[in-house]
Amino acid sequence: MSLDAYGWDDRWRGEVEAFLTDEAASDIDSPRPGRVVRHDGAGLMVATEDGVIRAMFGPTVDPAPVVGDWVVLDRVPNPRATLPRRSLLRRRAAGGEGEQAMAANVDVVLIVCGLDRPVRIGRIQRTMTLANDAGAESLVVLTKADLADPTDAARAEMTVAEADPSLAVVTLSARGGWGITDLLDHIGRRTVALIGESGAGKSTLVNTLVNAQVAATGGVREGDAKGRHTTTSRELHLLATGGVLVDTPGIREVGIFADPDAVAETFADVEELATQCRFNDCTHRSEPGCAVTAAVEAGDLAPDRLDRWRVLEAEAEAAAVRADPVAARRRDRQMGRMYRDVLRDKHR
Ligand SMILES: Nc1nc2c(ncn2[C@@H]2O[C@H](COP(=O)(O)OP(=O)(O)OP(=O)(O)O)[C@@H](O)[C@H]2O)c(=O)[nH]1
Ligand SMILES: [Mg+2]
Ligand SMILES: [Zn+2]
Repeated sequence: MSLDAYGWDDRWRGEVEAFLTDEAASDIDSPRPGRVVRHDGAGLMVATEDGVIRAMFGPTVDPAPVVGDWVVLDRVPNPRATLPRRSLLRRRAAGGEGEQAMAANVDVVLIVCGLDRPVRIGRIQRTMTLANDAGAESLVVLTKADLADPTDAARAEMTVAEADPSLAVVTLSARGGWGITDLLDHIGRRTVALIGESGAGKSTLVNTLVNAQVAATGGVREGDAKGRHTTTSRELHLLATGGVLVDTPGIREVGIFADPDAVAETFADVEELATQCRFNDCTHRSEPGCAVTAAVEAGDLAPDRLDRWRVLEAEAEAAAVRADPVAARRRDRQMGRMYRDVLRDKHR
């Protein structure tokens, strides 16, 4: 079996060679590369030139391999190295504070929304922010178009444009099989992760794109169209046209664990305005010379968009603080100084 279909290229070959010339790799028996196609409780499934094989977790590998990673296996087979990632899609762990790696080496994030339920701006912006954090492109897929009438579909497209007018959107029906070639054109030979809530139609779309029943699908609840969390592990599938798909379990809340720069990218317009504020530590609430509040007053910036930006920025900031406590202390001191200055001005 050739690894080309999984995205193997000269750069990955170079990474393997670089790793193997390292002293620490000299004791590895029959090293061979592979791409992680599935990660579950029992171990990893890895695509290699000899087919897809099960690898044990074995000795600790740092970073721990996730779906989409390129690894070097030994004879056992145990993974012995995770090759340097080109990107990592991560989010805040459900109900937790830490980071959860979702998939590695992803080029495009498909933000999958089912047209049998309302499209939510906040969810799109959050998922976009995860994509920005990974340096991946965002593409919105409005699926189940067979269930929506044309005016509903058009309204959903307008909602997406409200989240970001530059976002590309493909409206399709996985069940009806239309809009699929358009999406395949967008994907090309890249690695794509499907992100969306349970029941949105991710696995059904995977099956249609792959043109085979490779992923289990489930129904949705009558009334609110909530899904049943059918997909329980992340899994990578091959497209006949050369791309790679990563199906993921539905996520209820897209918690941000991202570099604050990723939020800045999602709200580039607000960030641009903020550079024009008189004070560079402007909080855009009541400071004089604030370009952000001026834009809101002039009707050039929706107050709602400013609120969403604040929420995501605070979330990314909190994640950054947890990830780097030293930087956090520095920031605390700065905030302390700012607070003192504000109090002093007030009492003057
Ligand atoms: N009418 C219609 N139904 C669809 C379409 N795509 C998916 N569905 C239905 O939506 C339900 C949920 O689909 P899944 O593909 O399992 O959803 P999922 O996003 O993978 O859900 P989780 O694995 O729980 O995260 C199933 O009943 C599908 O048959 C579509 O294009 N049209
Ligand atoms: Mg699924
Ligand atoms: Zn301001």
